[in-house]
Amino acid sequence: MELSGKKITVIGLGKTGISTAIFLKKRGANVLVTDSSKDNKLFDAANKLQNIGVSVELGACGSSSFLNSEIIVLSPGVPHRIEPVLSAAKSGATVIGEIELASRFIKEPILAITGTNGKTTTTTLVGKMLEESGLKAFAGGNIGKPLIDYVDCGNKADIIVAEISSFQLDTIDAFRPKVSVLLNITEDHLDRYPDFNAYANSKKRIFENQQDGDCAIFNASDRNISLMAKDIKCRKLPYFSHNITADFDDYAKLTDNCIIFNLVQNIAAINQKAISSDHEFESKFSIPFSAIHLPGKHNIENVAAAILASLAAGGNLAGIISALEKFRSLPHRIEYVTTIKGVKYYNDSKATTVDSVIKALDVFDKPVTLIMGGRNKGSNFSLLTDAVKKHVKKLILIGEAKEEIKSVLGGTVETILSSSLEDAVFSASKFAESGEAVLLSPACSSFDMFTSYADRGEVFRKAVRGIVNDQKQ
Ligand code: UMA
Repeated sequence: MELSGKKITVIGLGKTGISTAIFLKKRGANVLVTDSSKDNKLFDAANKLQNIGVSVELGACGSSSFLNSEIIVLSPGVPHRIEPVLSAAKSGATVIGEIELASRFIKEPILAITGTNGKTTTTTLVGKMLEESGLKAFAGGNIGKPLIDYVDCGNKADIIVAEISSFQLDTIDAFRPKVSVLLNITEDHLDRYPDFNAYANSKKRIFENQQDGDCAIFNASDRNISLMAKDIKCRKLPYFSHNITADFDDYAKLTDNCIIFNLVQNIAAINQKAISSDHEFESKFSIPFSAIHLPGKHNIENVAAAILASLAAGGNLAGIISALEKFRSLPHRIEYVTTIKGVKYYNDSKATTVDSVIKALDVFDKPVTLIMGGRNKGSNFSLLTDAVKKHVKKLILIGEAKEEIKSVLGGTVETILSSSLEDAVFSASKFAESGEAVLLSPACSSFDMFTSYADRGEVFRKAVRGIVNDQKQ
């Protein structure tokens, strides 16, 4: 892809926009970055880019300046169907996202992981499994490190492990992962997509350009995904969380106490250096649940996907088992914080969807005081009714969506509204009794009150630690 001398507009001055602009400028492009916001928080980044000769327009998304561009690179947070983008495309501009751009400059094989929940855990775990197999892996993408950063990083990897969101899939064109993984599809981002089908179709695009010699790993027990499987054009490696519902040569399957792998032949789609002639391929093996140190059945599904993905990427079983032995939950995902007066506190701030809250609640066999709320992403909270009835003793609601959630779930369980997360934690500490749990699992995004889910999780942890200190005084 020739970039030198090209007029290129990058939309969005976040992590992606900054990295993309630097990358393009290095290749001699004439770069403009626009951002619809004028927030002072953007000034530092704007100055940094202007100093290297990139033009920056703040508060100008929709300005006519980028209608003259030959190429437009969208940040994931920018909807791809907004009017100025559609007009520019009509006038002949090439509209792509950073993932598409990066993939055109990455020579190493790409293993791409998507799904509504579990992407970051699975991406991180696959990276570790490959490293333990003696391979050098670069983990990036939606995980928080733009993929474009890899191209000029000077530290070459054997394989790129990329977490890919639906937003990033919306702006691909020829993006072709050698190995793809689709973990699950449940309601999310319905504030951006017209309906669930549009969101699901976006996820399906992970398989779109795969061909013979590539490999697709997917959760065949997910109803939405199993319907997509017939359109996959490369080797299929399904895993089942319960009964096998279709006929496949190679598969993994969860039983009551282990994951069974049944592989007819070597599934390595990428011939890495770990695959040496003396490396025996294991066609049938099982991994006991006791070897997995992550909470919940959903994480066992993630592990099944991660093992298949690692084998497909040239990892070996010894490395995979060694990584599994060391791997623990990532921060903000059903993360144990502490125990106070016999009550266990868990931070699940990353749970921004209804489905992830259901999965988190399923981990608990004792009553839960649940803190939920934030900014609704178009979720249907009534889907939580059964799980709340079964697990929740008290519901404490915060954020923009608190009234809406109360109107849906308030009849199911005793519910109170709190004005801040700190207040919610304080109230929870009064209600919860020894042997029970307090869980922050919001089913909403954090942006009404916090800068990110991580910020929200930190505030939760701090508030919990505050209870300990209060009690010492
Ligand atoms: N903006 C516009 N016009 C718009 C919308 C936004 O100019 O119409 C501007 C905003 O004012 C802001 C900038 O775009 O200044 C932000 O761009 P961005 O939201 O794409 O943020 P980045 O910092 O580039 O982060 C993105 C991903 N963000 C989103 O998808 C919303 C990050 O995923 C990702 O880690 C990062 O690229 C690196 O790849 C975050 C995320 O929440 C963690 N992802 C969603 C999720 O996981 O559910 C998909």
